[in-house]
Amino acid sequence: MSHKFKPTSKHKFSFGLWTVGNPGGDPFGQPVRKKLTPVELVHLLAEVGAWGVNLHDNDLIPINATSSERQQIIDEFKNALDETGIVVPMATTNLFSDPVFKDGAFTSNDSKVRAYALQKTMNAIDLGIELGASMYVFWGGREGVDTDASKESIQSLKRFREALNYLCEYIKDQDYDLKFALEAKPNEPRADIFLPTTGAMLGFIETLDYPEMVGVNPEVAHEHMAGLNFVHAVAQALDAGKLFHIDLNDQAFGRYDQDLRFGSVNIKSAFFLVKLLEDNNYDGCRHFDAHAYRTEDYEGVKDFARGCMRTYLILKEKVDRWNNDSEIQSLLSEINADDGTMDQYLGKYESNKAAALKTQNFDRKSLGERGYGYERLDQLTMELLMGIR
Ligand code: DIG
Ligand code: MN
Ligand code: MN
Repeated sequence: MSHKFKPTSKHKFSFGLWTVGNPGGDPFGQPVRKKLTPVELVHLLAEVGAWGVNLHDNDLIPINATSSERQQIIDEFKNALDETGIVVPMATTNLFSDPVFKDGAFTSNDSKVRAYALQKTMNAIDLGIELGASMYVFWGGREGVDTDASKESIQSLKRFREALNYLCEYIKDQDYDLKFALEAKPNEPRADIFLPTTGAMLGFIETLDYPEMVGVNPEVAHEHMAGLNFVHAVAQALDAGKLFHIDLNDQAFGRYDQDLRFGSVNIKSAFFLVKLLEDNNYDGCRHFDAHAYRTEDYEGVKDFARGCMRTYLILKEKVDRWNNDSEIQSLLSEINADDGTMDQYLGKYESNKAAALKTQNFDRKSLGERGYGYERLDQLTMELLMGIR
């Protein structure tokens, strides 16, 4: 395989333990791969060239582990990190698997569950800090409803806000160098999950006591499930200075959460995502929250992981080609040509500008007859993606 697209640590490619460790079970079938230990998964990630490994607390420490078992697991995991050089950039809490969270964690109607979720998250944050994480993700997989009869929507938002404010205070109290990234998903496993899109999360963050500590972790599959343009969601997060982390994968629109190999469904969308991240010098993790097909053995899982990273790097090279393609760039210059005559009216409002603009005559007919050349521009883009430019 060509070394031209070989991942290195500077690319900051990371995978969750739950991704390459996914044993292939689904709602209609048993696991098809034996469960690997966290140590074995760290070595697998090192073998394929990953930089980082992420984890939910219970991906590493079983929920019923004794304190001595916990310490042994952590020691062995740290040894594997030292041996391989793999780092832990992000951690998160499993607030969705255990039956106790069947009606949510922070938004459960049971105050004991809400309190237990805070306790579990504080302990998981401590673990993440111990392993070197600087980012903490919250995916509220069960924070929602199967019927709106069960929860009052505004009260649920208030409960979620209270939990995040409490945990921001905990970070400050412990003097941890840690930021929070909120991950949206519209549904599954609940019929409706609160704060279903990245845009909803961005609005919610501004209602928190410490909005500067909180950003978003958009996932391709989750915005696609909602029928949305993922590039636009990420652009809004970048524009707001809130793209703290990102979950890369792929997903057909209108399907269950497929968490497919990056770029394996919609290569055009993946191209413009890589362009957005690279053109804007995104410096965060490129985390692949995805898993291999159920048909695969562990050699196939390694193919999956290598494919995620290779596709990102191949698209990164395509972005460079697009940015330096003379025909594409000259077409863009034509499209965006500006004689400057409207500068006197546009930009920041001034009453004299507005008054003058109100007297300006426009040839609406000829403006409406302009051809923008997007068919040619898109065809050139597609031909570049198809490898003939
Ligand atoms: C699912 O998309 C979620 C969980 O796997 C995890 O909490 C989060 C971290 O990337 N993504
Ligand atoms: Mn997903
Ligand atoms: Mn995710």
